[in-house]
Amino acid sequence: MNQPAPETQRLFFALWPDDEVRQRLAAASRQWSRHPIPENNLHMTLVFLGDCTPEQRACYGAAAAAVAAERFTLALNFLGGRARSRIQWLGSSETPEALRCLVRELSRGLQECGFEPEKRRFLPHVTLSRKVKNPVVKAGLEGLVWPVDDFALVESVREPGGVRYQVLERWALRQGG
Ligand code: 2AM
Repeated sequence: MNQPAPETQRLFFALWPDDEVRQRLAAASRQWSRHPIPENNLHMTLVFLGDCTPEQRACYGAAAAAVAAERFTLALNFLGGRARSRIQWLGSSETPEALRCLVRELSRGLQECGFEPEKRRFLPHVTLSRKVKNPVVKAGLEGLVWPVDDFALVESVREPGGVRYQVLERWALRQGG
């Protein structure tokens, strides 16, 4: 007899802004895009995991708990675009080493769970809008400062009106020495 497919969740690790940073991201989103994504969806993806079984989620959560990376501050001062994927995004002209370290450590732990990380280089960005015909590229914006002291496991929930993101768990980053 066929076993039913295990219940899966579509998951990703992300930096999740607090209300103050979210409002400032939303303002940037309104400034730079005609059809901004919903304010509550603004985030920075660290690793996209895709559809996960409960066992995978448990292993990925344990990998996240083992990460020893430090807090950092992101200066979002670069407006970027991807013509092919038609995304308008906000990023940083300099990626903090602590952010690279966080993604490196997390990816290493995930690999031990059998997860295959993306081959593409990590490009830290907050997507502001999608389906943009001519994304704007602009450096040297007045920096939106985002102090980052934790990271999150987030579920992408498909709903009739679009997608909703639900934070499932958070892990604190270490205080810098
Ligand atoms: P994006 O904003 O650049 O599209 C939730 O879907 C988040 O995971 C989005 O921020 C999305 O990045 C990111 N992501 C990365 N790889 C993805 C993939 N293969 N499919 C869907 N989302 C992906």
